[in-house]
Amino acid sequence: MIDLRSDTVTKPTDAMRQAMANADVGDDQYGEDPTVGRLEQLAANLLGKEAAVYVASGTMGNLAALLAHCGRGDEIIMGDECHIFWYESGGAAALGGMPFSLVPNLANGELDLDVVRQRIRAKRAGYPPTGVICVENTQNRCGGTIMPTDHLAELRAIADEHGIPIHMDGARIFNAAAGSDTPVERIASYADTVQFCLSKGLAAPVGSIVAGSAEFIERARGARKILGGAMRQSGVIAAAGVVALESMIDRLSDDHARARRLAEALATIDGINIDLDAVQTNIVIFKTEPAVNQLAFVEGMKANGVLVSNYGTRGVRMVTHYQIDDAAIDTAIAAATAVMSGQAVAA
Ligand code: TLP
Repeated sequence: MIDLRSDTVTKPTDAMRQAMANADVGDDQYGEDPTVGRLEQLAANLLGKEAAVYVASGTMGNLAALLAHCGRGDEIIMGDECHIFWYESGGAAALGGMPFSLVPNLANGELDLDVVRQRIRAKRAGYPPTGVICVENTQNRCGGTIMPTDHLAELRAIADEHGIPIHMDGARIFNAAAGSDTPVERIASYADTVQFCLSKGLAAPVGSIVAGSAEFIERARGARKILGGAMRQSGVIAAAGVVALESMIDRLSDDHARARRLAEALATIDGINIDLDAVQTNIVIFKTEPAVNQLAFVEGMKANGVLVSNYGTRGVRMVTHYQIDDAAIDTAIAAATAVMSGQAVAA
């Protein structure tokens, strides 16, 4: 099976398995795991932040960050297509008592900044205080789009005017950096805090990072503990994260080139509707309807040996990653051509 459902399906590399087997470990809750310490330091340095904390998942990282930014009743401004709203079980509302204030994501994934301005609450009895503004980069449901630095700068200016912090869900921030030829540190500089995933395109088996000021990261560690995410000899898994940061960032542009080739080929298939401008990194989202029912397309691809995701109102999603080579892209294109024309792939 060729698995284009997500870059989360990547398996650890041989170098990661070696590093995991040989990892120097200790009890991280005593601050004694040297490998976790090394990973956190490396991540903080890369992002240009004072400190970082290793967490079990992107979802936990975002939630720990939001719990550290806000108190109960504080409102969180976020895009209506963002992962925190769609796929994180409403954690910040469920566990943190934080209402969500939604702002439209434009077609290119940017936040509608006029609406952001309107959503920021005046200080007035009865209004929930605005606690934090979230921005997702790359924007998954909008096609893996990159937030331009001038958009981030404008958002920063709005936030500063009101003294509100910005949290970046940078699950794929290294894709944003590679896809725009921008240093990741610069992208991170527009946000107070950043969450990024080691277990997506970087291919580590487990884990995410939250980075920010030293004082903020101490609070995020407290939130991680509340969430049951403080670990012990976690150097065993953090070791793979170190390998990810040291050796897997540079190859992300290969995934982007393959996603581009895939998208351009899909665009030539009758009945497929795709916005090629939105294909900026390793995610390809497109519509098959009305020509072919979306679920039938997903099933048809599976029958032809290719797993893809049904992304509901957004369409079908394919994601390139470390385990997808040029031949896999050829197979996916042939399968999509066959499914769209109602035929089976030639043997
Ligand atoms: N995204 C997954 C699914 O949950 C949709 C995927 O396959 O893309 N932020 C963003 C922008 C994400 O895309 C994801 C994962 C997360 C956060 C959460 O990371 P995990 O799955 O580690 O909790």
